[in-house]
Amino acid sequence: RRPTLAVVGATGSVGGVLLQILSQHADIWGEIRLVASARSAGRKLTVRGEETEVVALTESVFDGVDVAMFDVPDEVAAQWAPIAASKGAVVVDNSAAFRLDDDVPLVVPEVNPHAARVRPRGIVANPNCTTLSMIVAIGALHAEFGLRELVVSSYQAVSGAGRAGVETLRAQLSLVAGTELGTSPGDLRRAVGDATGPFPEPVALNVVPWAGSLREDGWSSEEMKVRDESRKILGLPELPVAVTCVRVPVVTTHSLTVHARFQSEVTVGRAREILATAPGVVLFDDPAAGEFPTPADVVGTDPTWVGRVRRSLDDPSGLELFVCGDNLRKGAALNTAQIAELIAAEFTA
Ligand code: 2RA
Repeated sequence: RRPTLAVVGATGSVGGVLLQILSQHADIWGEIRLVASARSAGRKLTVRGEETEVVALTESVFDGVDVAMFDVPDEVAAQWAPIAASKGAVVVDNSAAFRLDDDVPLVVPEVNPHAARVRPRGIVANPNCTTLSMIVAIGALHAEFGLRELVVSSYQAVSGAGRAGVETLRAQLSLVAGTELGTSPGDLRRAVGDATGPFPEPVALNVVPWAGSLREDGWSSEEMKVRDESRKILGLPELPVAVTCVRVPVVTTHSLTVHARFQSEVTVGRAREILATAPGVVLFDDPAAGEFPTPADVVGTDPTWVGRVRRSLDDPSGLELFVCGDNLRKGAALNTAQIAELIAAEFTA
């Protein structure tokens, strides 16, 4: 039997990518129900080539639903995912509401697919986009070398902050194009004024060392997510992880520099073999030919791209990497769809 799917949050930016992916992947679903807030109900969206009307989020939309993908704010997921699960749907949730709960698996199909089978609350969580933009490559190296420590800096695209993030960057870019702004202290800030949108500082012609909200001792919520989620996905609850999250003027695709330390000595040759053959990873690493991943080339693609693979100069058990992943595809919609497809296979098995 082909399972029935609900897409909750179908009108959002990740929802839009989800509908594209559902139209591109093998068509394993029976009915697909598109669900959003009452404000968006009645809109028509195309999925699998068919115009489908968006319905408002109510309890009854989950009647007969086997799998429900959620891409909604944390508080909406916290309220509605348990309702969907109580009606018998398996929920694949892309919010932070359940990710760290012990009885909710946090799944990346290339790394820990088995975890999706144990879901006592009927909820499977999808990681944050920054974690997802690197974890497939890290998981492949961990499986071979045994990870001991991670030190990570992110270069995060504005679409991680939703449509408002993209609109803010575009508006700021049109303000600064053709000017000499960015050449004296404070000139950019004066030109942008209060129009910083979801960011604490101007993001055009700038880098902003902040993503998310303030947590204890100066850490950001985004930095804590990368640490906590990486530990949970890799099954390494004590892994030392140091993260600095930075927003850059890129529309879509998060990048990260990674220093990874392993149990014993590593070689670049073996690391490259692993990365070149790991499912979901592309090794693109020939600096002599000017080849390394950048967001401009990676955006719109599915894999995790890795370049600049070097052995740490002062530690033969360490590797340095530059990693890029489309934050709306693998970072959100694609991983959600992959988890949902794993669960759908249980219905058709
Ligand atoms: C960001 N990772 O890029 C966040 C969104 N979940 O802001």
